Amino acid sequence: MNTFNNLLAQLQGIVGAEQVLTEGDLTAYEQDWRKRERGKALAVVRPASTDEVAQVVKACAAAQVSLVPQGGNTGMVVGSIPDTTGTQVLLSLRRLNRVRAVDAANLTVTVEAGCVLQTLQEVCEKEGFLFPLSLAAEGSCTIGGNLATNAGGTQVVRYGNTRELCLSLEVVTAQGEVWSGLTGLRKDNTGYDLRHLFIGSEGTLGVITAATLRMYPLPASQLTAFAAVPSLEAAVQLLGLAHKYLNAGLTGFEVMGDFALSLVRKHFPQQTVPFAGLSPYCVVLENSDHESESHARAQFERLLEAALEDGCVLDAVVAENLAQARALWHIRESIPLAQAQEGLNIKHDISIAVSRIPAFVQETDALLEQHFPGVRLVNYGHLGDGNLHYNVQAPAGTDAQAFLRDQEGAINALVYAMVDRYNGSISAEHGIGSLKREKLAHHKSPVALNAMRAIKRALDPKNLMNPGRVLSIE
Ligand code: FAD
Ligand code: S2G
Ligand code: ZN
Repeated sequence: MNTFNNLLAQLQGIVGAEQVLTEGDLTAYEQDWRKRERGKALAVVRPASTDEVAQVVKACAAAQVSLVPQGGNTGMVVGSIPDTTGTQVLLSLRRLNRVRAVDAANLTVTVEAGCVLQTLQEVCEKEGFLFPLSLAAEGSCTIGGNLATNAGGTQVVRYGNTRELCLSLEVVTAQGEVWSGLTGLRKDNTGYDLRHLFIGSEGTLGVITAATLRMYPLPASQLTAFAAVPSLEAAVQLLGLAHKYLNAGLTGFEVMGDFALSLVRKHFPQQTVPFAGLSPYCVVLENSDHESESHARAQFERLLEAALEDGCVLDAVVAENLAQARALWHIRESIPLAQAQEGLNIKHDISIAVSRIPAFVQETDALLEQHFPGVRLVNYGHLGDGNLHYNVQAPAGTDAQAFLRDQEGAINALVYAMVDRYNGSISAEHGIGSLKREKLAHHKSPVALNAMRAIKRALDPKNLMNPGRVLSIE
């Protein structure tokens, strides 16, 4: 107990007593967003500078106390909350949140890890630029969490994941040293590209404290369309036409199953969801044009005419203005929230080659309905980049808690076996955390796992950085 008391005194000396939380309601830090897991921290520590982070890491390393870095705590794989032992320091980066520099000529922005994604989007827009990472959690997730999970979101089809948006990092290593690589260079072939080790490492290799990220010129016009499509095959066909007619202008392509949309209608009746019951799937797609709104509109009209002719679109609306566009996107972004309101659900964040998605869904839907009669399939997500949120809700009128307790393992096993059969990934964008650690060990090649363990042992030999997340190396 003495070690802990000495450490807490040290931590208070580093960040200030009011930034070391050991009592009161710590739910926001200790419970995961899905409300399915809860941990207990030795303390929540909230540094406000890279130097304070380095000193906190050093103090914890000296005391052999492990750390869990946390940004907005919107992660989906139980990677950002402490375990239940009450012996871990929860390191909240939320106070380390400044935008350090916008470099217009270099088209880069340097920002600290705790900056909320939406704040960064707004700062860049004010400067006349686009920071194109966009996801439904953008109001609370942070840049550090986005980098640590290599977040995807709704614009990956055009701009890639967070990884592609990051040019350089500042990191506090597991030993409490500061690696400051914030060059903002697009070319730098001087040895191993270390940033790519830390991006997607989920807090298990070091603490990301800042990053230099790409910005893009703001498009002249961003138009949104919402289309009813007769099948998933038709949605894939529409995606092909969108690539052909919009090319680099295609900046978003999301598919939504009718049941997923029915949950939005049920839980958010104030939203007007078009084409109720008209088709099994709808698509929301975005055209970002650098010429003008009229040019963007003409392009969309040509695309939708061709799609109607091909029969892959039954009906479509194109937003007349920004408010309508936002309302259409809000429908898509409300699906995870509507799911949460409907009750506990089983999430599968999977990726399959786009061409094979219809066959995967047809086969897996049939197997799930055969083996788990009455399950409700909430299928939606980033079809543009092959990432589906293939979620399963308990049968209507049943005890969701009991259903998950009794069936989640078997449902996961069935879905992931089908993902393997279709050469897909069991985690497209949310990462592994502790939730999928055993599944990773089962689905990833031993050669890959050994290489990952070697990296973990090299960078965090004491296994104090978010232990038990992604890999177990005891
Ligand atoms: P946290 O949840 O706080 O942490 C996530 C992981 O990163 C943990 O392992 C944590 O230890 C680590 N970490 C956090 N900060 C740091 C740091 N500074 N240094 C090192 N490690 C760190 N994800 C997507 O990819 N695409 C989506 O479309 C998407 N949609 C979502 C919609 C909703 C409604 C919700 C609730 C979540 C969604 N997510 C999505 C998941 C989540 O928002 C992302 O994983 C996001 O990147 C997490 O950011 P965060 O700041 O909340 O990180
Ligand atoms: C999204 C949210 C996670 C889920 O909204 O794109 O990443 O499955 C998802 O609820
Ligand atoms: Zn997603």
